[in-house]
Amino acid sequence: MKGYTGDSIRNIALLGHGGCGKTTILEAALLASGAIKRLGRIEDGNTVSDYDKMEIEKRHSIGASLVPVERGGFKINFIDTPGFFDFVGDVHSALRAVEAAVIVVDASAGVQVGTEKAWNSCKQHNTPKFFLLNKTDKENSDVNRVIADLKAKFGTSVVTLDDKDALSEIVAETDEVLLDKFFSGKEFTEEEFNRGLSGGVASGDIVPVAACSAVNGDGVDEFLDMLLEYAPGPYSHPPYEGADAKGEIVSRKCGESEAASGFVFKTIADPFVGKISLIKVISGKLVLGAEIYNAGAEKTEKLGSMFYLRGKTQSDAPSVPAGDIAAASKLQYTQTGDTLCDRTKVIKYPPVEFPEPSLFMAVEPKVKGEEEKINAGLHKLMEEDPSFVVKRDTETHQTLLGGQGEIQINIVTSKLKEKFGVNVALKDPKVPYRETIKGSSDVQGKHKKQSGGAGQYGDVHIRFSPSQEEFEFSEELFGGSVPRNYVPAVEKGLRECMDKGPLAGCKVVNVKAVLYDGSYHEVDSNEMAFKIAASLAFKKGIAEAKPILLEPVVRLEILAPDEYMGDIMGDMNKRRGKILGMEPQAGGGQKVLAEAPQAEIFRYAVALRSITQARGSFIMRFDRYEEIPAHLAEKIIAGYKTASAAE
Ligand SMILES: Nc1nc2c(ncn2[C@@H]2O[C@H](COP(=O)(O)OP(=O)(O)OP(=O)(O)O)[C@@H](O)[C@H]2O)c(=O)[nH]1
Ligand SMILES: [Mg+2]
Repeated sequence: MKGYTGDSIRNIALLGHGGCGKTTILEAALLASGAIKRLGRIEDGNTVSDYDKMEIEKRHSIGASLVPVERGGFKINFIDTPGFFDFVGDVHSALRAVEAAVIVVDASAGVQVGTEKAWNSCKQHNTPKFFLLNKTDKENSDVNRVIADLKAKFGTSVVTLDDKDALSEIVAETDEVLLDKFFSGKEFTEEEFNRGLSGGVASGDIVPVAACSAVNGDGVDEFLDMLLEYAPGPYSHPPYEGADAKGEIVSRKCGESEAASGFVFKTIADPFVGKISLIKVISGKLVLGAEIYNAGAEKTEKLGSMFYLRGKTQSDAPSVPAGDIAAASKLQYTQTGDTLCDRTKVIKYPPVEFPEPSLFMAVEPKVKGEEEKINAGLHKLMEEDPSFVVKRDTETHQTLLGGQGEIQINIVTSKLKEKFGVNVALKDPKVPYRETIKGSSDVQGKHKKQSGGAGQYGDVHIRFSPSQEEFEFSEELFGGSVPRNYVPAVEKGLRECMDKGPLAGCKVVNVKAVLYDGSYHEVDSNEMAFKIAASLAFKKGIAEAKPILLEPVVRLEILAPDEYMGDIMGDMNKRRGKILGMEPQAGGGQKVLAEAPQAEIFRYAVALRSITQARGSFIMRFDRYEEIPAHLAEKIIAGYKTASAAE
């Protein structure tokens, strides 16, 4: 591939509902430009963009990939994104590297949820948009109906380029001179018309629609020409904001004359090359072999290996100018979201904002003892895909994997197996139940072993009662019934017991213990004996003080269109949940505030997706612990008893 300067480059993301044809459209574009001789097919696993082993196996895109198409002296850096909602993280990554997006719509399926989501993502990133209706070859495709639906859904800014009247009106509104001309009834010159149209696209006032068939090539040339004519180039992007070395907000125009800076929007773990960082060069240029500063890691990296990518194919990139997208491998300290820049003119662009994980699952090794390997593997994979998270639950001792859905989580575990050779099982996370007491008790704990050899003797009297604090300990001893030097052992014994309660082995909270009496033996008493005595007292004391089980309760904020409210509320009822309120949203739909026990809500991401046809979204936060209804508590306790008996 020859070198291009920023004014002959266009960076464009392809978004849209899963299966609408994005990856195949890029095949068609490559074929039209002569870069390939035959159209690759998803079914044959030979497309340029879906080159990853798992993409070939699953027959859909999983990660964003870069596919430059050369045409008429220009290079269009297309970024193909996965349509599956689980991989929306890569849509956000891609939108950080482009100046426009094409939302592809399957003309035989019409406007789908993925179409709406793509639109919303573009809005969030202020990205100018085009629509491309694909699969026009299919018998049941209906371009006119889909265009009408797009207009109805997204507004009058949606126009086809042959609709000169509608366009003239919109073009007129982009510029005062043009507006005057329009009202005086004069025709626009072609130059004026195109300038107005490009301006309208850049500002989001115009969203042009084109149509094509990726499989038979109809409309593909026209689509590419439309992009070259009207898509904003990298230089016309508004200045990029970032922080300088002192943390102050500064901005940088895209242009070659500025100091070098680039944004790492995506990392690919390549089985042969290792880590590949995809970089959008924002200012200056990146030069092969030169040093570059990682502003986040505060480390200097060497651009020892830099290249252009088309799918998985690499080609030389001795120097990459502002506005272009290239790849670098073997950057030691660099991860997705980092800025690489001139050390003397530091700028740090904000990281990619990934949506919060909505589904957590516990990962367990299938072979005992591989926990460390799992952790190391997960952290490596997270570098590639920071849209999932790994966390350790210290109460349940589980490693949790959080993502956008089951498919994403399954892909992560398949990669663990493939790249790191560890087999894991996915389970629902354990609920971190807790135990506490509602009443008080007064008990004795006595540990006595005085037959043969060195004896053991410890004896304590302890009062237990509820506390506001997690654990409170005090002593009211008199007359040396328990010598002072054994008191810390008693406290230690009790604290250790708090980790594993007598009801169901959960963490015990909100207990106050007062050591007020006891006895000892000159020879046989020691710290260990008093620790054991304390633990005996604890077991008895908790059992006699009306112990109860507590469960975590979470708060949810659910966003969904109005028509799903009934089902959302019905479903919440089944989950022992409560609706706390509803707030109508400015852009339509409602925000439902609810709370529910965590035990009932693990798979809410899956349920909400099915209730709302994936239109709903939610966030969830831990709120508090609450007593579990007695009949459920009994089940949990019984389950614990059988499990510990089995051990
Ligand atoms: N008839 C017809 N089928 C098409 C056309 N374009 C794509 N397809 C088929 O539609 C299916 C999905 O195509 P992809 O290119 O994988 O769609 P995608 O949008 O990349 O899908 P994701 O990566 O899952 O988001 C494949 O079976 C393609 O062969 C088209 O123009 N006409
Ligand atoms: Mg695809």
